[in-house]
Amino acid sequence: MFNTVSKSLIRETRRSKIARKFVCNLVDRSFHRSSKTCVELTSVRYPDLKRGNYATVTDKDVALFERILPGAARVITDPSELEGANTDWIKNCRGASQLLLKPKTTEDVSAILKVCHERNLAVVPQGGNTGLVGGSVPVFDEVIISTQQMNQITSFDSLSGILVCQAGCILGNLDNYVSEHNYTMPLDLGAKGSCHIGGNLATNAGGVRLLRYGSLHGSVLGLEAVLANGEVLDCLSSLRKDNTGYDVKQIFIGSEGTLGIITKAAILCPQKPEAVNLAFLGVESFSKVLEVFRATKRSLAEILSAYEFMDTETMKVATDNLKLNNPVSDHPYYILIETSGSNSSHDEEKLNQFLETMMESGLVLDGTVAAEKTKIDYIWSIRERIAEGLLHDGYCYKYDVSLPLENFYDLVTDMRTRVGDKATRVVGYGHVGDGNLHLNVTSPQYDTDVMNLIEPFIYDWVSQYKGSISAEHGLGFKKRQFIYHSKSRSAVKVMKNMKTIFDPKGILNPYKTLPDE
Ligand code: FAD
Ligand code: 2HG
Ligand code: ZN
Repeated sequence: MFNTVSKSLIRETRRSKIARKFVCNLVDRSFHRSSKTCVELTSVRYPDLKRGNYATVTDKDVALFERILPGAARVITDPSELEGANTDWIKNCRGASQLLLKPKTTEDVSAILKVCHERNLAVVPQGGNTGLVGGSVPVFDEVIISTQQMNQITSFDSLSGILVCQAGCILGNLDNYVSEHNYTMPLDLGAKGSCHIGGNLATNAGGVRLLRYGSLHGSVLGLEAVLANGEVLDCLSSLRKDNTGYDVKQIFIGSEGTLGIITKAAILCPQKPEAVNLAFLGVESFSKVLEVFRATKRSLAEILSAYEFMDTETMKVATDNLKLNNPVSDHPYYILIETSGSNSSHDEEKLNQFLETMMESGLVLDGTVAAEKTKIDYIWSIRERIAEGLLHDGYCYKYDVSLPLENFYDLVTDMRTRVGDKATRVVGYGHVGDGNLHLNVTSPQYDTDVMNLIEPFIYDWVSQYKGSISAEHGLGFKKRQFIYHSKSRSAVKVMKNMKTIFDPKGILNPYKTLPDE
């Protein structure tokens, strides 16, 4: 194995983004088509939760919205059409909204929110509905405001790389667009074929490129949002440097639709790398995953663009549930390393030299570098389709935590011991290079016994090591009551005060992000 692999390490390749996106788009579409199972209503699963004192939608309201949004398919009341928008991607949450609105412009959003504010109608902003914490769907009968038709690019400056666009642009489409100008989007995630840039901002999405380009708090130069009362907040600056007072836009990044509806954004796009290379490696222990990471940072330095890991249980999700092939032989842990640079022969040489050293030292037991486009796309699809593959087991209890690297994997082993054979599987994978673990437990259907074994145990565990109970997916509906495990009382008090300033009637995405007292 060593010799064969060694030879393959000499080979290099460029990663084909187009083919990779094609795979992801297929994944998204086929998944939605094949999942017609009826999900329990959130209001039934959580009987203690009381609907807020909001108005209910009347025929008169619908007629008014039809005047605000003239044209076909912009005011949806047909229950079968509403089904998809009422249910989240992971099939954990289902609301009972009777109205879905599809604005095209900031003015449309403003007019809608003015009415909702006056009438005291609760709303839920929705982008691509790929959120994983129940934030994008109604809990009761909130009006769904979708950014699906807000998909226009306003401008792109090919010198500075600054893109200005509407919130409903699909991330993958934006990446295709800027790549024609030799730029790339500063974030990349498995849901890129469906998620909207507004949803990415609202969740402060991380993804596989955060290691290289940092969080959206750094890449977003400006944004426009509509506040609860319909007022348009213009923070759409395109300047790299602007220290005039408080940076108000930042508060909307990660606010999960609770402070306003993001309508436009100005994003700083990095130069598209000329050379992209991928290595997929097998190692014998989690401590080796960390040792290889230390060596990777030192040796690959400025060209390192992704460092992901998965355990052997995760690989089984790919092989058993998705029928994908493991590109290397079976090992307890796998590492995916991506490099992106401007000089392919230099990057190639660096990566090959590094991998040979790793294998000679025995840190890495087996590995492959993708030698051609389709192989690179295939390997990325193994990593990016895990979320989809887990759903084949039935119900998925999804956790996304930040932990110090020295305690990182212990949570997975402790969880396995705790749930025992009550769960179908417990898997650990994720953005280890960012200290972000995706821990998932599955069972054939939602099971309160399994749930009670996991929560609050997992949140107490993470809190004990001073981690975060949500590294990148947000709190949404499902995690908001545990916010105190990661944030102080004083911080949550300030958040609540801010919510009151931006949305005094509490109509924007109620039951999300902030805890009930
Ligand atoms: P939605 O799901 O529609 O909404 C998410 C939240 O944002 C909701 O609270 C909603 O109310 C709010 N919102 C949406 N649009 C707006 C708006 N215009 N203004 C104000 N609020 C708004 N996340 C990561 O961080 N990293 C990953 O690597 C990652 N990978 C994923 C892979 C898959 C296969 C899937 C299904 C999801 C993944 N996610 C990941 C989770 C998810 O957060 C992201 O997909 C994405 O950021 C959500 O965008 P969306 O347009 O689908 O938003
Ligand atoms: C990913 O990194 C996403 O693939 C989803 O954040 C993680 O499903 C998950 O647990
Ligand atoms: Zn992730």
